[in-house]
Amino acid sequence: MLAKKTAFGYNITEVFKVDINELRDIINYHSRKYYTEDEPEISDFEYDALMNELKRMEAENPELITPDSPTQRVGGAILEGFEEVTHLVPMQSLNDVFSREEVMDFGRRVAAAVENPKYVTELKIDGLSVSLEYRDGVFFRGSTRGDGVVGEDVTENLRTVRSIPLKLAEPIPYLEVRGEVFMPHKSFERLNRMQEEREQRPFKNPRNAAAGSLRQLDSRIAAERGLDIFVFNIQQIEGRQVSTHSEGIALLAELGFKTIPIKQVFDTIEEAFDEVLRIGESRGELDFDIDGAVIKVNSLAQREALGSTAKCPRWAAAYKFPPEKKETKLLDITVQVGRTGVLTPNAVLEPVRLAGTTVSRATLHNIDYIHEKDIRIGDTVTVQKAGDIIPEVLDVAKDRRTGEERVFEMPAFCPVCGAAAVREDGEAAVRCTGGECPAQLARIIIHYTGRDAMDIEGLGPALVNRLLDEGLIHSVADLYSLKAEQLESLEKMGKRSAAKLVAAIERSKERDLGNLLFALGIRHVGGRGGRQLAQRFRTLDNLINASAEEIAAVEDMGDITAASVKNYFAQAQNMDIVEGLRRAGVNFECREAAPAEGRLTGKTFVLTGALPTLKRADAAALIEKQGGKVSGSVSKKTDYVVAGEEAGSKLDKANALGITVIGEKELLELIERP
Ligand code: 3B8
Repeated sequence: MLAKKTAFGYNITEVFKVDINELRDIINYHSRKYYTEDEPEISDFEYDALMNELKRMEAENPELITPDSPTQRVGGAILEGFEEVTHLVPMQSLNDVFSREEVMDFGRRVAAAVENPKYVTELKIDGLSVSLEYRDGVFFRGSTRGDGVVGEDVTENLRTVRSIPLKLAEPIPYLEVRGEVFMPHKSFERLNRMQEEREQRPFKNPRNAAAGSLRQLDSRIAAERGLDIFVFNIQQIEGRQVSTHSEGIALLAELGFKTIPIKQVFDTIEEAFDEVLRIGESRGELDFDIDGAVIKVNSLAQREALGSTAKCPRWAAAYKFPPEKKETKLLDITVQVGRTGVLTPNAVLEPVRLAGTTVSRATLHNIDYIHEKDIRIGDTVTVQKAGDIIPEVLDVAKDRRTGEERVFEMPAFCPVCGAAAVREDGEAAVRCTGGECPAQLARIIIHYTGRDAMDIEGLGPALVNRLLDEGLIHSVADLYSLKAEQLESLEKMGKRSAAKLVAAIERSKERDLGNLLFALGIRHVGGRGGRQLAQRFRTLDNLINASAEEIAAVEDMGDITAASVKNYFAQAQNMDIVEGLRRAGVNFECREAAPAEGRLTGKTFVLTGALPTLKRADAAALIEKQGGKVSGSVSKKTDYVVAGEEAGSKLDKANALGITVIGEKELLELIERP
């Protein structure tokens, strides 16, 4: 073999024989140098050579494969589901603060309770909290935060994260650490390029992509996603003692973790807050998303003394940064035609880096917005990216005008099909009136194939556009007469993918009426509305024949939605589509049971946040099966709010209204109680 330990670590210039354990240590060493410390000592080529050698040795002696072997990071096992993990030390959440004032209040509360507190300031990574557990220095379990007490066992997926050590530098008897898993921008961009190539929907933001990757049942998929982690806390440790957070972080770094960077320990809250502001200013330079900075009391004894409230420790505060803004030049305004025919003005910008990505387009909402802000082509504008939504043009620097700027007006004709574009009374939107406008058509079809609609996997935007270009389809109904041979004739479409796609289209015929109603793209009818209409009217024909009053009487519907539904089925071209779907054999019936009488009859639920095991739609189905109602917003009429991880404003509202908040476990108990 080819490695030798020197005073500087290992080098591989000298050829000699090592045993398999030593080889693993060597690879683990270089893996740590590369992935955790970002200071590689050998080339990728040399690293690959070491890995190949280990793989060869393990292939010859499979009994020598250990769970902490670096070859075990590529994933493999495919699970049926995730086991529950109970967190003995609860994974609490942070108290959010939004101003200097609130930070100072936090400092005053701390100083009133403990003597001479010192602080550290950390980045707040916008990812997902996980727990990692080690026995005798070997990684044996990793889990999600879940509701803080019960999470999911995602060991196999976490094993694939290269910066998570599988074996620690020392065999500490037991260690549980907490960290934040995230997807670096580079991985995110690569993933979305791949999604596009595979005709799969791109992810909205790195956080969603990381969450989806962590919940893969096939760890080989997680392994390809380029996840990373920063570890930020010791939850439990045996065989070692630390008395401050900074000591703890230093120990974790020594053990081989990629730790959250801590610059220094601050003597005052003011200094700690100055660091928060510095972090805020330089956040654009990071290769990952942060959504704030955390200030923590450093002494663990003082943390103990401060204790925590029901959910959050009193010794930490998370300062949330306002959405990042940048100035740039508005080069042009283009008009895009949406799926519902709305003409949306879009800003073409001189590219700027904003919250980690390069932004060259932004929405201008509608023509009123442009007039109100007096936005002109050539202006210097401020753009903002808030969360996952598309950037928007916020403001104009009018004092920077040169007189060369041009006023923009909406075109009177659809830029795609040339039909008249009109603005209905009382509406901000200008719409294309062309019933067969190709821009609308592409979007109607893409929407039709969506996950919550007819769920036709593998039929993404690029392929829909190609099918339209080739004249193979002219409406959603035409999808059902596509033949595998026609698809195979398309460039880059293999026999297998063609067959798979035809099968997926075929399967969509069995979707429930609720999904179909959503899929049709009737204005104001969303996924929930579609289901409610389906449940009430049972068949598509009943709905077509229903009066506006009957429709408006359905839960969550109103006069506007009712009018929109009536209007949809009154259009001859829409009825052509309906008849086309009928001929194709698409299911027009609601197969979900009518609202049941059950244990939850008369109770209204609101779901918020990500539940540990149930998808939201599944939880809603369970509730409705028992006669309960699921509503989209919290009001005094709500009986229970079911909150999962990252529950947001609905939870706050529930708390404000004094509504009972339960978790998935309690929900299941309500449903299953005798
Ligand atoms: C206590 C301390 C939650 C957190 C914490 O980068 C607690 O410290 C927490 F109850 O969620 N996202 C961080 C990050 C998150 C947390 C934290 N420190 N750096 C993060």
